[in-house]
Amino acid sequence: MAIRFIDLRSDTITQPTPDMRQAMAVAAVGDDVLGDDPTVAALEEEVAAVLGKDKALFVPSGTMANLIAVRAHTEPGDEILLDANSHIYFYESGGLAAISGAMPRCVQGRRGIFGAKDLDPLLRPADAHFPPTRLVCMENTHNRGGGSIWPLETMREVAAFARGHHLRSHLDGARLWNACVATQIPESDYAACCDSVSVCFSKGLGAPVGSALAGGNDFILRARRFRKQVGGGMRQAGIIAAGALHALRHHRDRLSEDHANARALAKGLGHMRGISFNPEEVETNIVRFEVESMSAGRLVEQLSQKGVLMLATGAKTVRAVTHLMVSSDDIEAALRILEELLEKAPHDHDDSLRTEK
Ligand code: TLP
Repeated sequence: MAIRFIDLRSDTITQPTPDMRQAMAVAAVGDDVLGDDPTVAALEEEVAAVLGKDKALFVPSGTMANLIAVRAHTEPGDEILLDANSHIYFYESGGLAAISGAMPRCVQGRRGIFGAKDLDPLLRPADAHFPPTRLVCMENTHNRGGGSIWPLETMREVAAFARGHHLRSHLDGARLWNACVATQIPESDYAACCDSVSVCFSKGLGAPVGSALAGGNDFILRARRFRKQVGGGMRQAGIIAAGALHALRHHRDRLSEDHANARALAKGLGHMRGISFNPEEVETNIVRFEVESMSAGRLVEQLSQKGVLMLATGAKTVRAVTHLMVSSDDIEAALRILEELLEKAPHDHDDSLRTEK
């Protein structure tokens, strides 16, 4: 019999629900590059309204949303300020350099979060030796920060700093929905801190494909051109936009279940030997912990043999993410398996399975 995996690698692994598939099957479509797709138009309008921006643009992925945002805000040689662990810097295959010719300058945030005082020393004097600093990027919730939520006040402080120094600002809000459900702060309050915002439908919200980039009218006009340039103009995209629209309308509130499951996982991990971890840091649906007794790669490998999937995100760091295909029973089962493995673990210093993701 096929083994059913408890898949905690990412919230990107979700399958569309029957209702979502139905919405996709009956979606009205047209050629969206020609501006004819009513479902894409409806999604873009609804996203712009939720985020309190003039316009939004539907794109295939979060990576493309960020890529286009950086390209639309900068010119080659411009400098952008962002956290060293941000998705744009860490996980986007160098796209900001390859496509935008941008110079990244990293801030060492605390769980991905930084303030004006971290940015201030990085400002360049107006001098021909230096690249012009153009853009500040934030990420909320922060993936490598362990799903950490930016306090709204801190975002406002960075926004004021950016405006005061004529810098543009972008928010990677792939998991902004999670921050909003956890804090009960509306998306538009966070979005008001930035000139542009990217959001994803294919993570916690459970749609199969799609992200959106939102911002002012002129910015989105420019972004639309860059989307075409990188091959992101899609034709009868209403089929996938319908899944995204369904997710936006019906799957936001349920993220609180994922957060409760992440807290339950954190609580269980807090009692385990061989793990170092602060359960208080689990604010949304991402749980990151350090393994003491073996490499993260080895633990992940052993877990997968028992039907539990997690990701090694550092030599000693493991990430588990809750989502709509994970139940509270799955969390209990995963904890039992983890505990069993850790109880048995000899102090194994072999890091031949060292993986960093
Ligand atoms: N994150 C993925 C991996 O790329 C690491 C994951 O499994 O968490 N911004 C943030 C904050 C993200 O976490 C991700 C995906 C993206 C952007 C990119 O989205 P996609 O995968 O749609 O390109």
